[in-house]
Amino acid sequence: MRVIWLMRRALFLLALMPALAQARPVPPDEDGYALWLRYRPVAARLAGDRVALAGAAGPVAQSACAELARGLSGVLARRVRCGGGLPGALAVLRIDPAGAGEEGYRIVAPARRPLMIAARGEPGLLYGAFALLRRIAAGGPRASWAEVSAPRAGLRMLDHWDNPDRTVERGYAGQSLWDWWRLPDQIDPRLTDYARANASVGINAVVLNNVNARDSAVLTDAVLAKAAAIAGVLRPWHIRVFLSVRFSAPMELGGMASADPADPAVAQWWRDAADRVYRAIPDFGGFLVKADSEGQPGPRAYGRSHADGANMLAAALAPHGGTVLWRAFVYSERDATDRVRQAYDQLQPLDGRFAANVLLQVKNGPLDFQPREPFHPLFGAMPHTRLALEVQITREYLGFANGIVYLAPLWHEVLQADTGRARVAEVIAPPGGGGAIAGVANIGTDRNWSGSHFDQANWYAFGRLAWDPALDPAQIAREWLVQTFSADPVVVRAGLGLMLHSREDTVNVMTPLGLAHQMATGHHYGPAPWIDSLPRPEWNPHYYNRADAGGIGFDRTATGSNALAQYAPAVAARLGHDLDLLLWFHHCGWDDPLPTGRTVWQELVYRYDRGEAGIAAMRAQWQSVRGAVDARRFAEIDRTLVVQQRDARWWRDASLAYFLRVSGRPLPAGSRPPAHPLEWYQAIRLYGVPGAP
Ligand code: BDP
Repeated sequence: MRVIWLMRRALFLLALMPALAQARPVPPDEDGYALWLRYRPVAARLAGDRVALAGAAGPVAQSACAELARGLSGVLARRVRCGGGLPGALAVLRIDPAGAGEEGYRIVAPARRPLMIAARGEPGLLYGAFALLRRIAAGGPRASWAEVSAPRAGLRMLDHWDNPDRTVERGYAGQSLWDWWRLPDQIDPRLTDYARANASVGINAVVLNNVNARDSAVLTDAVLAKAAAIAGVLRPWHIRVFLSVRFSAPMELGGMASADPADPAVAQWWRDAADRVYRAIPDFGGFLVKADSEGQPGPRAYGRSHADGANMLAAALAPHGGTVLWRAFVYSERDATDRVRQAYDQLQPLDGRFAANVLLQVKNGPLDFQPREPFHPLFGAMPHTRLALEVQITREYLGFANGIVYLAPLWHEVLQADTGRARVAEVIAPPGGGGAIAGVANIGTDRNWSGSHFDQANWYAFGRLAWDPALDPAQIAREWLVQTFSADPVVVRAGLGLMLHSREDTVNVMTPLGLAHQMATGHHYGPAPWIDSLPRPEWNPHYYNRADAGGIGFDRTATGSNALAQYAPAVAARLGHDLDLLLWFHHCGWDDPLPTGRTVWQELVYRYDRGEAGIAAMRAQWQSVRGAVDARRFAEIDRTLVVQQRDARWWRDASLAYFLRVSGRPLPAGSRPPAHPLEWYQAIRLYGVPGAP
């Protein structure tokens, strides 16, 4: 009897559950401006109402103290202020000469005494304050807040591709944050929130302007005064400013006949320019340079090498402690060799020839921020050169700011890749703090900063991985979800499900099996694998897929371009057998059998189908959080998922329409035919696409 009664009762409760879930109040609307720094109340009991500073009083320590007080006020739902003596303090920020490096920190959380953050330098106090707030938000017991942490790479930077007219190259989140016209007299208070967000994830450097520097005006005194105003806002948050410069500046600004790095007058011009920059911005970080690439001027016009060019700039910055970030993204339409070989061919022979204050900034892969590429071979081949990793946070090739594509798994893949000498993470963040990681920013004037709510997670994850490249993407996602939405298991479970699969689904639906560069020309939105008529051969998608009646893929083995040989032999053997990179390294026959039991053609279709299905499932998964997150963000995210789902179908159908035509193979049983004929997709023209240069 009793058993039956219990069962009835359980059934009754089960039936009630949806009603109970609905009865829970929906959280109030949010617009996303607060990012992950919302500081919502948690069930933590902490005595005291002050954060005290011990042994530090500079601006960075003040920021740390103010932020910790602000955050604790939020999580404890009562006023906590910064200042006053130690007795009665809730938390103490203390300079400790034994601390872990200039930027590292130690959090101590004893049961009955005040919380303490100890650091050797004020930056460590700042990072410790944010870390403590992150830990409290995670909801674990007080003992779990204790932590010792220090960053691996010394430079953790955002590269803004922002133009003087406030457009942002490859930007999908509104205009540039820098209002050059109103600066330096009027400073947008929003810049302080931008600085707080960066500091909260450990970002300590920003390049203000586009690597495609259109002119050299940034080096004039008037513009330097504006940049100095921005630097003034960022400084209390331990963030230094860098500028992109044009190699031809001595001609444009100095009226010189050439920019030849071997000309002493040119070198002197740069020394004078550096002196002026440091007069305006005493803690200026240095120059980022895109040279001899995609129309940007460089030393090769004068028969000089990249090292000659970089070292001349390095000599100008060295007396001030500045750094040159010299980009390795170089290739030329006049070079008929495989584009993905070219940077290695030009730069690897220069190993050991760059000055000590030069970092060679290498994109994660040898092509260009594609959904999947092998890691760049330069990471394994320049042991005597300081290398920086460059990734793209903005999603130029992964659907702009639509839908959800969480990029930490992509970055994790490259950071953990074994080059044969070391992992990429160890190459770009060697012991001693000399390394650097740069991310092309996805930030603009949109109220939610990143164009979509989930793109905030990519900004967050970039900073967290730059601080500690060993962090697990799932752990970062969980931290971000809890702080950005809530610790409700319904939200965390759905959010993790969406985030962790999104990158692989995107790879499958856009560029499966190692395909790359299949996007439309110019703006790079949507599929166009058929394009083969652009004047620069290596800008054509067909250059990369090489699809014809016989097969598909780019032969980069010894029978082809042999780009595979740029990797260490054991690594090359591994990459050469990686199914996920099959068509990157091999030209295959359509009917070649694969270890999956399918032919190349069948596998290709299978992966497109899997990608489309994965993305279609995302929207359904998001529905499960209705009512558990605020209605405004719920609806905004839902709308972008609709677009992502439509685009996934477009990518899959258009690509298959083309490959069906070229291969002459039938669709495998059970696979849906494309919705339209190939010509329908080829006729698509987009209007008003953001971000194109
Ligand atoms: C490409 C972008 C282009 C950039 C270039 C670069 O399409 O806008 O200027 O990278 O990194 O992916 O220099």
